[in-house]
Amino acid sequence: MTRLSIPTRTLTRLAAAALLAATGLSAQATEFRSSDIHPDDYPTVQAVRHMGELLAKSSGGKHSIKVFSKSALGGEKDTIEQTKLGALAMTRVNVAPMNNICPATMVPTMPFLFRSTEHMRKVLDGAIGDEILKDCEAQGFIGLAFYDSGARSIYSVKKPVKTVADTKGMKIRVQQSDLWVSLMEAMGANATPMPFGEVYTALKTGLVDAAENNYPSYESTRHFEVAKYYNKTEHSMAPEILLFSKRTWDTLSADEQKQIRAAAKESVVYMRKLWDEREEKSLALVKAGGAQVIDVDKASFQAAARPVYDKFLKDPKLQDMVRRIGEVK
Ligand code: BDP
Repeated sequence: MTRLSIPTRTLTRLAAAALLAATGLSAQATEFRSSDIHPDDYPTVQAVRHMGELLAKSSGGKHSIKVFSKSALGGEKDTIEQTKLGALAMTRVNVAPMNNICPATMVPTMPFLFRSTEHMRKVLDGAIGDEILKDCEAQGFIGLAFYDSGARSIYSVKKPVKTVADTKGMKIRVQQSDLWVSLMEAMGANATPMPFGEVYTALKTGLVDAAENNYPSYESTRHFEVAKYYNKTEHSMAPEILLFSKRTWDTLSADEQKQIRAAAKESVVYMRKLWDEREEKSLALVKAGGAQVIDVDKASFQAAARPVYDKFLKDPKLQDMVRRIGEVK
């Protein structure tokens, strides 16, 4: 008996065409659904909305994007899963919940990797950034772009953190990533991974003693009301990533794919402007709200964090990426 072999790509196309026929939708207008855990005025949400406007323009009104903010479609782990399945066209998440799925995303998460915002932007805009985005494809995701997320620092409820010795035994909330758990453990803390939406209550009820994030997230969640010490560890600049479902992607024409990529890249410029403004505004707001911004002995954190490089970057390709990042001037 001979077997008919049809390539998966063709099958996906056929399935999509069948779906379109069944739903009576023609190939004309598609509203891609995208998810975000942040509120409407947050730079990531605004930037994806802007991308939608750009796409509507370049596609002559054929495509648009509807952003569901405030975790309306679930936490980041959930929406990553939905995007992989094609139930959701897009999701904007931090690279952290992708660390276990797409190893290259561990690289820009690494502690004290980038020298400055400029350095980070240059790396992510260049060939290395593209390589990392590309690496997610095998896992079912088209990496469209990175967005800024500033530097993350530890904020604590009961006492300030001035050197790494102060984090000993502290229960610190981290994102859902093995790398993040190890990073906080390397600093002597007890890492507690949990979704973003649960952190306020966890801080308030004493389930955790601290969390870590950038100024805009510390402010928008009002975590600063419960954790008043913002200790400037600036231990990671783990960026945001914009993911498109490969399943959905494979049903689009090359032209459509190009328009989507271009709109995403262009939205980065807009996002950075919003980001810079928001960082400043958030810092002023948290200070006015009683938060204390504390300088720390950064070298002590750097030394403690170093072993996670060896533990997580065993792949020579990823080690080489770190070396190349260091060489980007
Ligand atoms: C914020 C990121 C968001 C993460 C959140 C977190 O923008 O994507 O979910 O941190 O800590 O800075 O979970």
